[in-house]
Amino acid sequence: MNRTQDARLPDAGPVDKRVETATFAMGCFWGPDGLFGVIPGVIRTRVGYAGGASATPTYHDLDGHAEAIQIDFDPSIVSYDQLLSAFWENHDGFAAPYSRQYRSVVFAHNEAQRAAAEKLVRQASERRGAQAQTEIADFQQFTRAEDYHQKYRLQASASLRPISDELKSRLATFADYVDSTIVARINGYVSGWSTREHLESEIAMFGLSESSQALLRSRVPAGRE
Ligand code: MHO
Repeated sequence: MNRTQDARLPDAGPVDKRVETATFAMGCFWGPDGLFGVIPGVIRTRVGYAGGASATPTYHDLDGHAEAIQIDFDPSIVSYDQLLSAFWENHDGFAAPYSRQYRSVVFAHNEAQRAAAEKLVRQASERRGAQAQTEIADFQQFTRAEDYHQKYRLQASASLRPISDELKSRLATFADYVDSTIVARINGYVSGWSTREHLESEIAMFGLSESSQALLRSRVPAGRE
């Protein structure tokens, strides 16, 4: 069901499209879920844990893992460099890590990603005259976080419940909800990560009821940048 709905989004596309994956850690993962979810060309997001020792981390037993955001994207619409810029511009890569849980990491999935991340960190460090704290590590493992952390801003808000419930009711499983392009988008809009103009360009394709559309619009006021 969600595949049909999501296929109506111009960038959700047929299943044999080329898909790449990016993984970043940049502090609490609730914000980045929406930040990346609303970027055109992003197909799926999920939050979880990466960069630690244990094979079965949980929120209350991270064992060295960091909170991380994982993004599946269509590189013909959005480049890895654009995602890296969004990563860099939306947290402080120079701040001393508050804890291992909230450290800044690029988990490179291949050599090209590693080279792009190294270039970004090198150039930013040169500009600042200080070494960025951001780590660059080879991607090894990502464990999905507990359900309640996924699409948190949308899912946990009492006032947005009608939208979240409507989306859940048309998806077979919670995994489909997490993997839905439309849910990722809406979570981004309700978190304030995009504009009313962008919302208007695709709200009809979300297939929401009139009342949910009105509620969504009320959370993305026109004229706000
Ligand atoms: N406990 C913090 C961060 C949560 S995030 C999943 C908060 O409530 O904002 O680390």
